[in-house]
Amino acid sequence: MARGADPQMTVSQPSAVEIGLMSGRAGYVLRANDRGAFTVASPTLYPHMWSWDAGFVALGIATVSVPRALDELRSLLSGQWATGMIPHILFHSPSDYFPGPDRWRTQVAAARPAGVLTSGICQPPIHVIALSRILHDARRRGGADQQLAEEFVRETFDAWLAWHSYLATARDPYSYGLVEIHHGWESGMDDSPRWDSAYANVHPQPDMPPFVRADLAHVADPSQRPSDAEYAKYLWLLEQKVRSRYDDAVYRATGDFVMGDVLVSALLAAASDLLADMGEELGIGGGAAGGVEQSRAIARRFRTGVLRSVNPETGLARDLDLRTGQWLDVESAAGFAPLLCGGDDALTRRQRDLLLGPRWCGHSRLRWPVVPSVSPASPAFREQTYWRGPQWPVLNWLMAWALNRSGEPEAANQLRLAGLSQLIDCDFAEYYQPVTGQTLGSRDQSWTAAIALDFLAARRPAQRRPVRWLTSELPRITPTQRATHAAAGPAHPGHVAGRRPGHGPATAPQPQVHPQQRPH
Ligand code: 9WN
Repeated sequence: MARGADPQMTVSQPSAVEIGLMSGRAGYVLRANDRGAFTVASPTLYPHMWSWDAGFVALGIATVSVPRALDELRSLLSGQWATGMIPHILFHSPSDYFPGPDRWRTQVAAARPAGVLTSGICQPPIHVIALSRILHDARRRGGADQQLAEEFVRETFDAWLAWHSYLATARDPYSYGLVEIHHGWESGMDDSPRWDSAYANVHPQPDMPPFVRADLAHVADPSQRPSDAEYAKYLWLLEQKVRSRYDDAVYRATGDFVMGDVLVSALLAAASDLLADMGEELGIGGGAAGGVEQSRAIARRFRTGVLRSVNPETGLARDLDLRTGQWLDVESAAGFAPLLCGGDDALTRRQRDLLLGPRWCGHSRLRWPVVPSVSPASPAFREQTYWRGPQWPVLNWLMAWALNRSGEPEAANQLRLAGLSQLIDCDFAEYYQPVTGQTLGSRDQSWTAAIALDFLAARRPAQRRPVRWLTSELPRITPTQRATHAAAGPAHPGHVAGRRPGHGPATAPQPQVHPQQRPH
């Protein structure tokens, strides 16, 4: 238990029945979203392959099938640009998703890939973190899985290095140690209050082509998504990228949004270290000018950049407005970037306590002690709006992963168990209302199902176990079933041991009924 953390936050282990139900349904969701060599981010709202989603999806699939997980990453790499950039969306087939390829018009860019249509911006570099976890699992299994995974690392090492080098050069030309992003979408946290001040300076012009949003048709309530005014700004930045012909230097000089993203930078540092580790272990990229040394140098530069961004008063890392030189003090989960890349043990301990303490996961209003996207104590906190407060399982996974890596397995396990408790109704929603626990956004979101599989496989940090696919759909968990399971055994993730009054209900969450939920 971390110092300063609420000891009553302990959440119990899922029962065997719950593990079976959850892993079965998570596997079913990923199977249903599988389109052959790639997985759609969600069946309705996001019917394409998204970059950072694919990383999480791959590590979830790896708990079941290492070859299929590697195919996911291979498929993503088929969209890599000649610059090294991995685009944020690969459009493998037509759909009603907006903005689609017609809006991105990447044909203006010489660096675009042949054979697949893509968007023209990128997302956080989570992929090598996923790959190193897949390799770790494959080695524990040994045999063909290990051989395949090691071959895959050899085959793709240069492609990952090119991706990281692109971020380290084209997106950090002045060596600040912070990756520059050109759109809120590149942060993965689209409408986070991190970007409010930047978007205040984004003014869509009348010559922007008109548009009709498609996303609102797929959610129960528009207030869960960014507003129309925000959307117009997103499309204006897209337009500016097209007009700059996707040339980063031209965009930097002409575009409205140029921000140093501390979370992307921390992920780049962590991923670069892991790539170097894999290179060393497999004897790839050796020598002074080799890929291993290049990766280490990228890791060092961006770790330094992240640590330099920390506000000594709050203990949180900050994004940097590269146009004004201003640090942005916003209490978003990105402030915990140093946990991801390490480098300062005292800061790691401080951030661990802060994260598990009453301003964050231990906040008295939270239904589950899971990482919220914005601190509930912040004036910017909104309960149900997208990245302005709701809990995103992938963020919780990232922080649990980071704590484990920093030698904090107990703290990591708390986040893991709380995360599993949150997912117990098996809706695998895109994000969760942090106060009521209600599911928000898309259902059957691939990366949420993947996180469930990974968390289940990591029942004890050193003893990951394989889980099995389910070949047909499971019945949805009903209140009666839940009551029976709860009565059958004391270990129940819906039960938060010793919850204090006012910290949300102590009983298991009831399944929600959503008007748009597809019948099972
Ligand atoms: C725009 C797919 C993606 C995630 C992002 C999330 C959301 C898209 C959107 O969905 O963004 O890229 O249309 O809102 O913010 O993190 O990768 O799941």
